Amino acid sequence: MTVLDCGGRPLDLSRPVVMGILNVTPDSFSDGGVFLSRDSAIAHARRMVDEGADIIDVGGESTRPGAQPVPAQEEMDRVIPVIEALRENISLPISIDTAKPDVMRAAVAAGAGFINDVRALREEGALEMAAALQVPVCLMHMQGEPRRMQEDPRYRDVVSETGNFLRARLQAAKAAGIPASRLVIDPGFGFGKTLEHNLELLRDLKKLHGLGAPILVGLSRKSLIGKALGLPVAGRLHASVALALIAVQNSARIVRVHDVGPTVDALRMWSVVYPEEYKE
Ligand code: 7PM
Repeated sequence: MTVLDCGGRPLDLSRPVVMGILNVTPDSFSDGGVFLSRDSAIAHARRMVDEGADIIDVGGESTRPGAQPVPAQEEMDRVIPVIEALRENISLPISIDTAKPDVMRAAVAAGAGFINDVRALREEGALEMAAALQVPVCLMHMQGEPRRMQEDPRYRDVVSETGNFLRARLQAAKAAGIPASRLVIDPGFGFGKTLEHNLELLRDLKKLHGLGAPILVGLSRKSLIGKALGLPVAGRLHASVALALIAVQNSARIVRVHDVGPTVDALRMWSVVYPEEYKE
């Protein structure tokens, strides 16, 4: 049975778990505005807790595809007050979605116990920082850079290339002193991938299981659903739940989602059908 120690808060991976997405939007036109966005972020997190989330992922929106680079100080101004408030108000592990070492340090000091890095610790100083902070880290695959990665993604074999990248980053993380017991991997759905690439990765997700790290996936509301079914973002809930279930069936252990309640029900039902599946 695998339990991740997220800065003193346990994340039990002996069943599939749900990571709720908390986007902290830039909002700083007045002091009042900052408090407003903090309060609404906490209310949103509370709702996800009530709906059965297992961990909350706090992001300052700097890592989303197509995003303009955000200075570290601005990213911290957005996320640190929210993490501090969450530490006091909820008992779940808190994840920080960032690629920047300075933000990682401030976030963990404020109460985060998990690092979600879409750049897989490739930023200068990130490997050393994550090792020193002693919290679990998710290493995600991405081809290219966020601003241009969806222009013309190409692979000889998307599953083996993604696997090779993740194997190399696991190796680099271990060499930097991060124990295997603190490492999670993610194929990075939508990050430099066409619909076909995403579908191939989802069908073959079990191959990544061989790398020996728990698998996290983010499929919630993603444009692959729009491309496959022609649905707008607001109409992607049911397809997102279906994809979360397929991913779990194919060995994912953490699903990063917007719609916590419906996903929790689907995965609880999966755990009733397959109670022994995760007992390794
Ligand atoms: C616009 C497009 C906004 C896409 C946000 C997104 C992942 C992630 C994101 C993922 C991990 C989203 C994405 N996706 N972190 N951050 N895995 N580990 O849908 O797939 O949230 S940003």
